[in-house]
Amino acid sequence: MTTGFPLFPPGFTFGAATAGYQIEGAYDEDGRGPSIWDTFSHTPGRTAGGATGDTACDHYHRYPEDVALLRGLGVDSYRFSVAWPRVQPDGRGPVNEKGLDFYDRLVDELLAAGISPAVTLYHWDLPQALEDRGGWRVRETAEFFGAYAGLVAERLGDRVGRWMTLNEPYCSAFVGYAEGRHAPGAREGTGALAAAHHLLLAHGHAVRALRAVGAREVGIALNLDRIEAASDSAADLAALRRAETLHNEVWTEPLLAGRYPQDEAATWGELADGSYRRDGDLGIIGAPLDFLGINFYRPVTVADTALPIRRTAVDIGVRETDPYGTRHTTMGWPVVPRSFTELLVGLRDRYLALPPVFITENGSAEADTVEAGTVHDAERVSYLHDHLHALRAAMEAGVDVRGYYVWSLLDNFEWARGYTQRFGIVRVDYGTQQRTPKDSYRWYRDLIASHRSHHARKQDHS
Ligand code: GBH
Repeated sequence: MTTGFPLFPPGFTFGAATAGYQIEGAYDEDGRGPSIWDTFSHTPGRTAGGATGDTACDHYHRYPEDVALLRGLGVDSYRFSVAWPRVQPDGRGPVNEKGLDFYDRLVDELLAAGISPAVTLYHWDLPQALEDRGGWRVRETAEFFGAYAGLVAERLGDRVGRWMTLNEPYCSAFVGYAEGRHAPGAREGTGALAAAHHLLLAHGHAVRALRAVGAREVGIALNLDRIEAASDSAADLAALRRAETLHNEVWTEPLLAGRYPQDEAATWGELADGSYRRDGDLGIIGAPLDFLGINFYRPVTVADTALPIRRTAVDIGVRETDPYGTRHTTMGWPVVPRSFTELLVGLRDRYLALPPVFITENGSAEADTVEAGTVHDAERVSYLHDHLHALRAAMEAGVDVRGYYVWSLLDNFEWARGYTQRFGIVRVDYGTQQRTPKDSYRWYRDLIASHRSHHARKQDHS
């Protein structure tokens, strides 16, 4: 497939991403405490086939092999998450040194391979002990998170430059506390809105803690959606506003504009009672960011649907339609690269103070063909190719994008979908833990290599 170089400016960061619970395994080793995902995945009926992250990719023991794969890929940076319950088994109080030691070893291994670590402090694995005290519904969890962030930053901050406080707080708050498809599996109204607020507050406390130890680049990874209305009827346009509020503005308004979303009442009615908010919170939440991380997979189209009673915070009278007429990944997601460009350009137009952007996740789940020891994943190669070009188009339109992390380095535990979805550019055989680079791994490696040699040549000639 032709690539059309140079796609990206010199200094653009290429990376790959993973998350702790999805790859580490070793769920009860070296003093790690249980997280809400251990509880959830061990509860019958919650995940596909009863899958758990007990072993996952066994990355906790195999990290040197995985770092070698990253080195072979030639990435500048690797995004991984620190598991809070490894570092603080109860989410507060005593530190588990052995847990911190693991990330210490991982960071050193990365640096020795010439790869910059990019750390996510929270990728959904809340210590169960904190859930038992109310979890993200209660304010103290945000304060405990700030303290935890400080601990990790103190230990790794001399070697880690790039930090993300939270990954996709939408999922933590709304998939976890309203849809109930993620841990802790709750279906609530005001509780989920309180969770969203406390996640934002947790982010703000963590930014403060990171700044206190001199962290260089601080951001957050959001799954912002490109949302379109199914028609231009007044009802569908109103549904679009509600969906924008739920999916995007809950996060972008406080983080980037210093205010709460304007359409809360239309979206949630009396569920959004604001009881969880205090004066001064917006100031903590809105602390300036060095970058905004965006995870992008697919666009969403919404239509109005009748809603007699508001039950949970995701019941906002909106139903998704799929007018795209494109192929779907095995997640059932339509493949629409132009929506990636549109999301980024739209954000830039809306938020004048938009900080530089990193794409912190992008990729696709596909049914790979395994043939004589090699893995063919032409659909993933085409997905990545088209999305990188769509990203380039956004940059040409003036969006300041500094880097791109492919999701994911490895096939891994895809949350409620268990091991049925393969997002890796490296295949994992869960029986043997054997890793096999796919065609997409080689394609991405070659893309990074030609990017580098192109810019090196240009420098030679000037
Ligand atoms: C991101 O979530 C995550 O950051 C990452 O951990 C994940 O592996 C990746 O994208 C791919 O999904 O159908 O019941 O399983 C993206 C948002 C939220 C998408 C939950 C799938 C559906 C729940 N994800 N979700 S279910």
